[in-house]
Order: sequence, then C-alpha cells, then structure tokens
Amino acid sequence: MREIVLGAAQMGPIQRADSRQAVVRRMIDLLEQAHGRGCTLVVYPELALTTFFPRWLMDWAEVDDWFEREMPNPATAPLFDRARALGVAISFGYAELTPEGRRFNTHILTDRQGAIVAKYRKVHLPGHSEHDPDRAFQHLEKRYFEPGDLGFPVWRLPADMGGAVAGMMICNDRRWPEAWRVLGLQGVELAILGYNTPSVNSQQGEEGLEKRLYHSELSVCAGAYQNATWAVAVAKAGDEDGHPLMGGSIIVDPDGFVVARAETEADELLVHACDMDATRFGKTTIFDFARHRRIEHYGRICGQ
Ligand code: CDT
Repeated sequence: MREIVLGAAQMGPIQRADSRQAVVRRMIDLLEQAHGRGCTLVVYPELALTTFFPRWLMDWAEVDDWFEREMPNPATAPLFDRARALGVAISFGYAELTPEGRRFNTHILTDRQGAIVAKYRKVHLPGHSEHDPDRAFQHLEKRYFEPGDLGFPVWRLPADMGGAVAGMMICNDRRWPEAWRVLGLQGVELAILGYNTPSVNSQQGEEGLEKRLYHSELSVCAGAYQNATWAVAVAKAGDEDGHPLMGGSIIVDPDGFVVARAETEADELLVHACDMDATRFGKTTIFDFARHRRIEHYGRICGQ
C-alpha cells in the first residue's frame, strides 16, 4: 500500500486585525492534532495566513502588507519548524510578492522534512479588477494577482509519502474541468486544493448556501472521479469581519465519493488514510486516457 494519512485542516475565520503570528499558532495547533491522529500530510486553505483581503479595495502600499516576500519567513518559520520536528508535510496558500514585484495567489507543498518541494500559482482568478459599486462586496482577485505562470504541474513525492503524484489547484480552479484534466493527463494521484468561497453571491443575493456548497462538492467529486485521483478541498470558513465564507471541506476518493466532510465553519481537522494505489483501477480502465480519449474532437477546448 502506498499510503498518505491526509489531514484537511479547515480554518475558521481570520479577521482583518488578526496577526500572522496568531494565525500560525492556530495552524500549529491543527498540525499537532493531525500528528496525534497519524497524519503524514496536512493541507490548509487558500490564503491561509490572512483574511480574504481581495474583498477590500485598498491602495497599493497597504495591499503589499498582505503579501509574503519570502517563504518561510519570520512569521511562518515556527510552523515549518514544528512540521519538520513532527515529520509532517504541510501545504498551504498565501499571497506571494516576488522580488520582481509580481503578485500571485500561491500554494506550496513541503516534504516531511519541511523543505518546499512544490509551488503552484492560481490560474483561474475570479472576480474583477476595478471597484464595482453594484456588488454587495468586492472580489478583487483580478486586481491584486496576475494569473499563475507555472501551469498545472505535478510532482512525484518522496517514498515516505507513498511516492504519490501530487498536483495543486486553488479555489476557483476546482470549477474548471480543464485544470483537473491537465493534472489527470500527468497521472495525478492526489489533487490538493484550498479555497475561500463567500457564503453568498455578491451579484445574486438570493442564491442559497446549499447551492454553493453543492457546486463546490460537485466540482471536486467530478474532478476526482473523472481523473481517478484522490482530492482534498479545504476551506477557510466562517464570518470574516461581517463577510461569511462557506465551509464544506472534503476529502474525496478516486471513485468520487466523499470520505470525510467538515461539519463546522471553524478550525476543524478531517483525517483519512489514502491509499494511492486506489487510483490504479480507474486509471487503467475507464479513464485510461491513452486508450480512450479522442483528441481529434477536442480542438475547441485547446483553442484561444
Ligand atoms: N477564492 C475564490 O476563488 N473564490 C471563488 C469565488 C467566486 S465568486 C467571485 C470560488 O470559485 O469559490
């Protein structure tokens, strides 16, 4: 068996005034719980270190306060140190400011020795780039980030993580089958994803939470099944300064079934032992892409 004992570390709300240090303490607490339950990998949400700041229109000087110029850095070093000491790999999202001044919505993955082995930059940025007075609240990801420039790579993880083939997406990416299929074509066995999804639609106030949770779960379950991969989708949830984010974190097996689901909108750990070999059957039968795909008919989805 090629096993990863996976921890999905859903995080409750982070207020605008909360410090990175306070958030990292919560992340370490979840990490300790995960270690106590045998986890070898813990996944945290998108933009795990801060509030979901793209809801605020800010001037650029202030914006940069929400970005990390290096990783690890003094605020996050205690998390990396504790993960290394416990032998638990971690994966979390943050806002990245590069030395060239470029801004990305980024997610990283470490090995069990605390070294960053994988980095993904969000490709599908939702929302808008200018203040929109017609929205109940702003979603300015297109203002504060540029689309990721790394594509959707996969990484072969070390033997102490089952030698799994892992890939990453961030939040809105989960709604795009193209993202899943690009990972699937590279043999992904574990799709890692964090999200911050408002509980209400900024342009359609009537839309219910039930529908929003369903669309998230539908996307992840379909992506996992159609690419014969494990998937973990981890929320930042709860009320951030009057702005509710939905929970609904899940771990999904390669048949598309939910095997663990969050019940709260708070810091909450889900755990499941994932056998990477459970992806074999789907990958060698109905989703054996080399045998069954008909790429001569797929030109439209590859065009501009
Ligand atoms: N963070 C993120 O990508 N959230 C989006 C909200 C879409 S509404 C503009 C999501 O797809 O969940």
